[in-house]
Amino acid sequence: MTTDPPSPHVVLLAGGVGGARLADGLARALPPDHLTVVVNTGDDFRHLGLTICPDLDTVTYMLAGVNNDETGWGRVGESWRALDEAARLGGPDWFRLGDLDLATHLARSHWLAEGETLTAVTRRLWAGFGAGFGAGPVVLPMSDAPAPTLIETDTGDVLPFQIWFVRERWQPAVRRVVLPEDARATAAVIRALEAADVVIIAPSNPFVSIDPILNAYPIRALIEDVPQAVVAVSPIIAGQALKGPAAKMMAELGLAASAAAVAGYYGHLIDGFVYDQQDAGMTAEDGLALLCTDTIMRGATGRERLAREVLAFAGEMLD
Ligand code: FO1
Repeated sequence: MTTDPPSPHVVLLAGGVGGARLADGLARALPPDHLTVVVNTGDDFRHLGLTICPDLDTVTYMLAGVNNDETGWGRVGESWRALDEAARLGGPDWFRLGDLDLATHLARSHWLAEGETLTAVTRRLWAGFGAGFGAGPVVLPMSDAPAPTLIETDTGDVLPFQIWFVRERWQPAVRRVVLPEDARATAAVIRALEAADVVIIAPSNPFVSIDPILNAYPIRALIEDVPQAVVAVSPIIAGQALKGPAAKMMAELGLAASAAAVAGYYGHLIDGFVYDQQDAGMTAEDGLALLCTDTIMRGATGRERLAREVLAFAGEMLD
């Protein structure tokens, strides 16, 4: 009887919708304790007196099956009574916070104010969505301290991320993404990376979802040094991002908006690169393993399919 090869311990670096979708696919393809999702917190901000963590919430909601799949963020079946009333009173409503989503921010802000770490709060929220302690993949913020991403625009303004992304609808051209100098990974993230057989970089925005994670010391060094397979999935298909500003930012940052340019951007950090069949024929640096497939994740089966293909691809690189 052939025994299945043991499942690898996988760490996924994720932000935004693409990251959450691949996290869900991997959660369906791996035993619960073999997946750790390290999530970008550079988009986090204080708003209406609450601590908002969009990428942590999008991953948690997606894994819990309560994510709003149309917008890619917030809760499905949402109502807007609190925000609409706050707006009627003159409060800000440019950042749409639904009633169910507000509960997450209220509980998180309460526990943070009581001195709990963002890691502990994220675990409590994940448990609250029925995963329970120990069950399901581990969802970790990259850092427990704020590590806000700022956007320097072509007019020289430096905008907080959500002001640029949501209020300005990511239209101001980006001159530079400004990441904090002192961002530090949590001990839990370091332990997960040291135990990882495979690190997967999700099809997330390289500049504002993945770079902030790599910028949290010592994550980049750990991924470069620890002998494991590192595979990135392209967020660009046929010159476009499925969602969000990645292609526009590449042009503004002087890069071609192409899957090959993303592979080049990650450079020697990665051993393998997964790109879409619409970019068939793509060439890359020698030594970079390539997988050409359908990288569009349609529904839960599509998410699991891509996850299994990426795992098989990475598995070929493990000695
Ligand atoms: N994105 C928008 O474009 N408009 C919004 O009003 C908005 C509200 C929002 C509320 C909670 C949340 O977790 C995410 C929200 N997002 C919204 C998305 C968010 O800006 C992005 O998900 C990330 O910051 C970038 O991936």
